[in-house]
Amino acid sequence: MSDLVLHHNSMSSCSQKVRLVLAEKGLAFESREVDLISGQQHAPEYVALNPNHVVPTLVHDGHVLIESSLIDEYLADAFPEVALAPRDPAAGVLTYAIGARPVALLQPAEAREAAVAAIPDPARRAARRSVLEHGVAAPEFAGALAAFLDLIDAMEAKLAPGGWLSGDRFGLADAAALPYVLRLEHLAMTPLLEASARPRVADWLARVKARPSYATAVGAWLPAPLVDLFQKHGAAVWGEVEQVVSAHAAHG
Ligand SMILES: N[C@@H](CCC(=O)N[C@@H](CS)C(=O)NCC(=O)O)C(=O)O
Repeated sequence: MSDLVLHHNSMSSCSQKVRLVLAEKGLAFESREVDLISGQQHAPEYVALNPNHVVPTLVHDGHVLIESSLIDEYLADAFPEVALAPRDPAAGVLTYAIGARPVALLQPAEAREAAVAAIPDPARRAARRSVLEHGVAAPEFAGALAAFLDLIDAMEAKLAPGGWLSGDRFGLADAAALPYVLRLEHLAMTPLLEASARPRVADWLARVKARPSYATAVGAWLPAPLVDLFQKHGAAVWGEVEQVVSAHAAHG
């Protein structure tokens, strides 16, 4: 039995919403059709699941979920698609290992340690300490870089010429991906983004940057001196990073 059971109706629009997300994610589910015209939505055993007497209802690992929009949000969280954004810790590891470390190392050691000690999550705290100490040689670095490489490779595969991650129009998926691609640029990882390496990503980035929203929401906020410093530090370690990129390519 699948761990996803969908109580739904073939024609119901709310059921369609949920089936679409399941299909987009390639998730198999056990189908329990509810005949609305004959009134199966009022059967006591169904009402025990959905006290609103409506479809859809999703049961996942024993958790009962109702309300199609909430079910779709739940599915988005529970089954992240092709990682269209690396997890936050990966971005932090990459940023600190390459760009922010030399800046942080200029601070007094006690101030630096106090900032690390204040990170509440133990795994993030340990990773921050490690990258501050070892930079791109930290054991956490390869995994973080791999998350970024997976992102730009997935984008390259998904983007149609002139298209957007969200389809025909710039949308949430594009907004979600942009900061991570931009971070690679700001860390001077630009060989990864060149047209010769990933033509669709390169074209996409140029088109995102040409949008008025980019200027307002991102460009206007960028601290030029810090970006310059990050890029200088990134250029200095690119040779080492390139080896990690090659190892990632070799191991798939
Ligand atoms: N807000 C609910 C609405 C669900 C809803 O109204 N479902 C309709 C089918 S689209 C239904 O089951 N109607 C039962 C009926 O007509 O008795 C959701 O989005 O899940």
